[in-house]
Amino acid sequence: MKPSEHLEEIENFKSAYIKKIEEVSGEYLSESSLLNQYEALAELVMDKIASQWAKTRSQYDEIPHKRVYLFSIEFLIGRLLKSYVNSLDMEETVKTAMAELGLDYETILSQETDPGLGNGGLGRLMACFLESSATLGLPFHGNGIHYKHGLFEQKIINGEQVEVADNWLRHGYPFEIRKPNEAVIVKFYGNLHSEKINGVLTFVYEDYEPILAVPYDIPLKGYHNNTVNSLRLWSAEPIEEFDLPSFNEGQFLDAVRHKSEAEAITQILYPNDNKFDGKQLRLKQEYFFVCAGLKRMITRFKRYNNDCLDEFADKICIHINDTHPALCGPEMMRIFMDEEGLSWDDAWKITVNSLTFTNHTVLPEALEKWPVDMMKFLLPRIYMIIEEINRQFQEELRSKSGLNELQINSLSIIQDGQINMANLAIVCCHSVNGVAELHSKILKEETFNGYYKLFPERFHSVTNGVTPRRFLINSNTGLRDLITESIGTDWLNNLFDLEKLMTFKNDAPFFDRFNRIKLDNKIHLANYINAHNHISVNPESIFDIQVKRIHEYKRQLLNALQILHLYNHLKANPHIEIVPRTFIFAGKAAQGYYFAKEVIKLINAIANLVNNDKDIRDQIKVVFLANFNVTLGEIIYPAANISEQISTAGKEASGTGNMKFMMNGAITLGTMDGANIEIHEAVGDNNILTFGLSSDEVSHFEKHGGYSSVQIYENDHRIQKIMHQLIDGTFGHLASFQSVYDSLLLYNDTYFVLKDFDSYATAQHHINELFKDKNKWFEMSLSNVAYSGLFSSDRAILEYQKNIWKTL
Ligand code: GPK
Repeated sequence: MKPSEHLEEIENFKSAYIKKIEEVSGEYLSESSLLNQYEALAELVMDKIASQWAKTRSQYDEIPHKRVYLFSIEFLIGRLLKSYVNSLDMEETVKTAMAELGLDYETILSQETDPGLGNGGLGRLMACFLESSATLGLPFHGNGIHYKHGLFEQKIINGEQVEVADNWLRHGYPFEIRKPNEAVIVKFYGNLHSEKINGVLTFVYEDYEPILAVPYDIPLKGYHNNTVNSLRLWSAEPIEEFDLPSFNEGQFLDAVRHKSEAEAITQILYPNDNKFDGKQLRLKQEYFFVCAGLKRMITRFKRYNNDCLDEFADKICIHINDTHPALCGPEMMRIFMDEEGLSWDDAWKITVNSLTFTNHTVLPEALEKWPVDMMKFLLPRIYMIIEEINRQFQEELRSKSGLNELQINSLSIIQDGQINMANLAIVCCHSVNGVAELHSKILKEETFNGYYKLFPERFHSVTNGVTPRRFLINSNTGLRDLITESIGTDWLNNLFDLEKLMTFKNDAPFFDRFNRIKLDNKIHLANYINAHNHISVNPESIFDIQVKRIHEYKRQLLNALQILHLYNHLKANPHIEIVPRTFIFAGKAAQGYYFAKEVIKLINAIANLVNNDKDIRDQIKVVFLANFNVTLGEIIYPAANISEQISTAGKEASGTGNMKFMMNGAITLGTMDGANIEIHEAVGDNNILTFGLSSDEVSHFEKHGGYSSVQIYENDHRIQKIMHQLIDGTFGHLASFQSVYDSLLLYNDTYFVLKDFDSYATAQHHINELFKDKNKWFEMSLSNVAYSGLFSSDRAILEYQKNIWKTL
């Protein structure tokens, strides 16, 4: 764009904005509130996107490509305004226009709520996939739930987590469009009986409770292109606002009962991560968005394909994100047979050929198993179909596989009165994949080994990825600009291009700027910490960060205990000088997860002890930042020197935070787990710090009843000391961490915290030495940025296209 055109664009934008302010607030700009200023900007940007949105839809209809629908019970999309502006290539225009109008762009952006419609990695992965597919210009859409309340907001009060209800829709949400004319009905409960209708045996479903599913669409804009895809979120509503007859007869409570029961379905996101919580309401949620999403999609497909379903599986791929949408299998069968009149065999072919499934965890407590009675009661027809799928599957095994009855039973979808949803998903889908190499190997060799032997061709692996637009380009603008000035703009479309950065490893001016950018990002985070935690931290210190859900297997406890040990070491050796270190934590614990909440309490107790001890002379600081979410992540990742990825080997399916840190030049301190293994491979031995048991060693111990943590305790004075401190009043006479102590010593340390302690502490010590060598550290950090290309979700999407969805 010529400079004169740019000036004109800014002027046009300013006058459109002034007008928009008046429309949204009925006031002049000078009188308007910050919220109105944000709303006006959001609406203006939305207007620009809407026209591209309509165009994308019609282009997809003109040139039909195979479409992919991602079904997921979580989509953690983060704030959208900045990413829309940047994807429209309007950053400069909007920033300048706002400044010329006397407004602060960043402050306006901070008015946006961060929709917490997911718990963590699984939901964020879907958001990255949608962003990447829009950027690659591919016809992929999301299908999920319009929760009225997302994940709770976390406050830390007196060192403990307190949950506050999330209310992201409080001021309305400018980026969604409600589509009441596309609403569908979802049916629950009721009775089934069979009847001959026109000579055909048909199942009649009666006395069910109908619920209205109303879609809300959110546009997903590709970066610097014209593609706008959709995320469709379903909201549950009563069919009629009030049951008027009951209301008129004075039965007020009955009249509103239906309304609140209907709305309850999409009232709130279940706050568990990596944990199955078998509540009936959750099963309702699962069926609700599966049924609504499939119904709409099939109706639309028929409209554009002369009412014929023959080519359905050639044109549509339905991807189920973990087992929460696994009812897609039986629900497709139901629609195809009961509503479209297909035979079982025809319906089955289409179903299996269009469904694919990703597993995200091997933790047994996360695998979904629904009681048969609950399923039968809530979804009688679906249950009947699951039973028939299982019966036919077992028949086939009997006739073809040569397996004995015991083996056949172990593969059954229904076992001990429960429906195993992973088994259902594997049987109904033609592809099953894990999310990193090690995870996929464990799926094949252990978790789903029986199925792998039956259907080896169904099993795949795609290592996760994250979008570099959100996690580098838009959130670390200093580094973005340095990269573009150094290697040009190709990397924006192909992240592998970052490898060219290695030519700067001996370049002094580059070295200075690279370090300056990291320091600026650290100052930015230090200011945030000061404002929110009232702790002053040294931006020159090593920022050593662990942010993710609080979970035993992720071992925040190992990190905390090492800090306690370091504290003891400094107290005992007052002359010792270490490189100052700031340990930063953030993450939410599920409301009902007692142990994880104790860990938060312990971290805050350690912070209190360490930060206020004059003997430590500010050499270490400990910070727990409240309310970790996508927005906070965007401030944290660019400021990190060390990325803590310290799960018990074999337990973290992939991890994606590890990739976000790496892209921003942090060095991973990690176990050989999940995608840490691929990060290690990409950067080489010298540019990562690994420690701890391997997953083979962990599983060996597990098969032999664990290891003896008491023995480790008895031989290690450091461990004895920290273990005593947990219960001896070190943190005040009221704060005892008996349950933590017991889990490590009495219950034999299920997650190998004490077993890995020594090797972790050694690696931590090594960091202290490495950081002193500025050149070495720079090279390590640069290598992490340079070799992060593999971890773009663009690469992940291309692999799914080629190997799983067959859309290439
Ligand atoms: C896996 F099973 C689950 C879950 O309930 N929630 C969740 O976020 C995560 N995950 C894994 O724990 C991560 O290792 C992985 O990177 C992420 O899903 C995306 O695949």
